[in-house]
Amino acid sequence: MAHRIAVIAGDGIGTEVMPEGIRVLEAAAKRFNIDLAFTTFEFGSCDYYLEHGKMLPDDWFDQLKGFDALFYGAVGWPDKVPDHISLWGSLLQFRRQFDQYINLRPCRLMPGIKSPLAGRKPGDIDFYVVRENTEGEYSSVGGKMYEGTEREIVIQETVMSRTGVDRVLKYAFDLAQTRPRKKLTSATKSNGISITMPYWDERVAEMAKQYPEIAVDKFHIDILTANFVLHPDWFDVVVGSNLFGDILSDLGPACTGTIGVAPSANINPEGKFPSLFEPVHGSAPDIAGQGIANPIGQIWSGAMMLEHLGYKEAGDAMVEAIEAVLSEGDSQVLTRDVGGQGTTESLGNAIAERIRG
Ligand code: GGG
Repeated sequence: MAHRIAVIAGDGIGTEVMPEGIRVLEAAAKRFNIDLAFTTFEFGSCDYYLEHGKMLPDDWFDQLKGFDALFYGAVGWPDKVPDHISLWGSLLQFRRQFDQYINLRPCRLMPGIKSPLAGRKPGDIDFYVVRENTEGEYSSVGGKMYEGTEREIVIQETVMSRTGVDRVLKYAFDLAQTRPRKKLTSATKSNGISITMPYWDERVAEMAKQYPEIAVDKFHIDILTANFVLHPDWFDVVVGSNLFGDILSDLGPACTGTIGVAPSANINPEGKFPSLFEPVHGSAPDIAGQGIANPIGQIWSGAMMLEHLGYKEAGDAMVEAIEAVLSEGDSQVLTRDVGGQGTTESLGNAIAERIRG
């Protein structure tokens, strides 16, 4: 039976990298005999908002809930719609209503890409950021008072529930358990943020008791970001709140040379709802329309999707094809962010060709 994939390209370069993601997925599906059925949706973009006054139709949940996975591009075009409206109106709805409470973001220095950190080579940077994805600092709890006056006040609360914190920590510890180094780093800021972050630390300490074989450390987010740059080899599995995980999962890939290659999986581990796979990068309006965006983040997200659907071999083959094309270093094929003069399409084509063999 076909696996039903909902495709939402969104905005900006999301619409350019998405066809390459599908092209490579189709090549992998053919080689490994997997039946994928893609259905494209126009909603979830700022253009849809301009036409309909909302990012999603009222029945989006019912339209999408029966799919096996969502394949997503990028959201946001601040000249058209304020960023907080486009993000809360689309991507954050998917994550919350489909309870995709894990945001898994691999960070790996790929062969053929030069890290901006001196002397780093493939193998030196290879870790996962596990980001809490449904609560934390991304809450809509708060408000404004005395608006427009000198007494104006704005407040936004951080929300941490025991269930929400424990389930992401459990996922991260379980992941660390599968890794050779068996190491978990927790991102905190419990010296300055005096209620929620000490609570996070307490839950980490409690969870650690169930995983005696995992080496656990924690850093305040400020020095942790410095250590990402200075000592990226220290890290194996890094777990953080919604905001800290978001920041770390941009910084990590930047240390590997380009955020353009970074993938992510927004996972509902119970499988009650579809999970969503998207590149870490956003819609990049500054380079949109030029055909120069790196499609690897989208393609690698497709590989994570295949693995999630039970096709690890096919997912691995996609990642191997990415690595092979990067290693070859053909400047006519590679996009600018990785030192070439090629296009989104030339890079997607080369990876698909590799898979076809
Ligand atoms: N493909 C990811 C994307 O569109 N990101 C836009 C963005 O601002 N995301 C914020 C977030 O992931 O919380």
